[in-house]
Amino acid sequence: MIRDVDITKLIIEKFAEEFLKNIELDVAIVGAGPSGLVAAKYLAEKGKKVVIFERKLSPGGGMWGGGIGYPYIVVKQGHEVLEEAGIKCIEKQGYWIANSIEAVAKLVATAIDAGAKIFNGMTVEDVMVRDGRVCGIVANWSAILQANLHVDPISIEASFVIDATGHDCNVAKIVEKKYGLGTPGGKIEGEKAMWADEGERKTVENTGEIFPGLYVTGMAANAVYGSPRMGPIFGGMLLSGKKVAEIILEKVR
Ligand code: 48F
Repeated sequence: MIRDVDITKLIIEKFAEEFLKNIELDVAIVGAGPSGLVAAKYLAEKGKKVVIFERKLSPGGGMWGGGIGYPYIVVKQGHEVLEEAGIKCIEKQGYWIANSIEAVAKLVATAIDAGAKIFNGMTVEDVMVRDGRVCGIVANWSAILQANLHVDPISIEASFVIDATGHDCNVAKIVEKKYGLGTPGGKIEGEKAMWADEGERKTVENTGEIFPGLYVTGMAANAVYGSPRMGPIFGGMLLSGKKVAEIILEKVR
């Protein structure tokens, strides 16, 4: 016989058990788009305790819809990151094409298989700062925020925090407002108009630490540094996620 309350108990117990195991982290990643997912995979497979906090129910960010809702993405650089995740890529005229649904599903699966956790439906609304260094995130249920309820959030410690929130660079915005950033102008420049070639190159170049303890990857990196957007080409996102993982791994060696 199925008892309804058994289901309730099993869900609550399992979530509480998993959540409590993950309130002191090596790396907290905000946003489960392609850059966050790739960063999580490379960090977790090196044994780091990594959690991605994703405000939506579904991880994948802006990758699901490919370009204008046609489920294909194009890659010029970084196709090996897709292939490592088992994503089929077809080469054409010096580009690689992959199905966006397969790409998201397999990037999510490889991050989880490497040992990363994803807590979905959670929005990061603030950070913790001690002695001038970001040392954790502050999160609440997205549903609570959407309902505009006055409910306080909770805190999670992390040695490193990665802003992988895409065009909005939401974590960088919080830190900019409260402290200023460690970037040359100390502020968010805002992303520039579409230019795939330059945008792809800059995404990787801009990846790195923008405030002690806070790193930026993916489209958020271009938004912070005033570099172009690039539309449905994703190699820069993949290589930026890999680069931020390598920078952090170098620091904790
Ligand atoms: O936007 P998103 O896919 O970021 P990305 O990894 O990739 C960008 C590309 O998808 C595309 C592009 C390619 O050329 O330009 O836009 O840089 O994923 C960002 C994720 O962060 C989540 C959001 O729901 C999305 O899934 N997110 C944003 N703000 C928060 C957040 C927040 N405050 N807390 C938790 N998750």
